[in-house]
Amino acid sequence: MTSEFATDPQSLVAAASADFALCKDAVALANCKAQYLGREGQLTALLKQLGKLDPQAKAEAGKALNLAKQAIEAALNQREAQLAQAELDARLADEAIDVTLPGRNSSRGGLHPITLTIERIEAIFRSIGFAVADGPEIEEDFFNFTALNTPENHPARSMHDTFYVDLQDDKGLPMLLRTHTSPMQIRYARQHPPPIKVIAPGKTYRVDSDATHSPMFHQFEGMWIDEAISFADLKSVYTDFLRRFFETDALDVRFRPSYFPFTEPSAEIDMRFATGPLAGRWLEVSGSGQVHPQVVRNIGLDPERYIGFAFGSGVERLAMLRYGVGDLRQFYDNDLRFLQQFKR
Ligand code: 2NM
Repeated sequence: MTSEFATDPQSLVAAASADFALCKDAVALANCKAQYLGREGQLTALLKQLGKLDPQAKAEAGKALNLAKQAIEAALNQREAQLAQAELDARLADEAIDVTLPGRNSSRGGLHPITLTIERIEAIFRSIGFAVADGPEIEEDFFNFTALNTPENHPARSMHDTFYVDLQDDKGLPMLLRTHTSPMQIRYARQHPPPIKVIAPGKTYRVDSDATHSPMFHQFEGMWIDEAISFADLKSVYTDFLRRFFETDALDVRFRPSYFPFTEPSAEIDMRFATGPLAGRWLEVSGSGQVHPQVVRNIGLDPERYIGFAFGSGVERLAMLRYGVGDLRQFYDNDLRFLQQFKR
């Protein structure tokens, strides 16, 4: 304690009050209390000296010491109350919730750029009367190959190019991950009467992996079959689609002869921007053709009466051209810095 040892009641009260004020917590205050009111305390020491006094002086000194004791106890109680209040105030300040602070934001998710691209493709084709078909990713040999006029010995059917699954279909043939979305068009066409006007977007799988090929990728295939659908219809539909997809009419389309088992004749579709960073370069964007008579027969229609076109395009390819993405694999890396750029 800082105060001097006091010998009279008044200065003892003053010293006790001063010491109590210096105590910063309940433990310090309890020690301090013992210094004055305890068995070895200063007030107790003065009380012990009363016996030496004559009766007159003893009565006066006794009264004075009693008043001093009450005053010290009062000072003690006051300080105790002060410390308790201070502790409560500190806790309240510490645990206070500032309701005026802005809340912590949890950011909203967004759709994947491939999903956004598929939605865009669907909206355009729906607006010109195409239905959108959806179906199984684990397919039967018949829908993926046989119905599409793909012969037994075609390389696409080899273990090397197709993921086969440990399941068998009704004919005992191994099931597989569809290598294109055409099987979905076959399924749709066998269940809907002509005119058949449908696109089938979705995941497809091939044993292939590098900067421009992923073992899983997305396609959208289209098919329009009726009594007089021609290549001219294919050219107008696909050109209109591309111009709306890329939001520019400054875009040309050309057809190059090609081969697919399910179309005859067949063609690659190239496009060329008139402006922008890719201006002047022909870019291959789709395969296409007149649906092969055998395929028309396989969907249950008479090829002498029904004729039409089909095409198959890569969703990633169009998304890369539209967004200016250089590497196909960025779509599958799940890097939020990449994905967040497409958030709407
Ligand atoms: C392509 C290229 C050419 C195609 C054919 C059919 C169907 F179902 F009508 F037979 N769907 N898609 C087709 C035609 C797909 O992908 C490069």
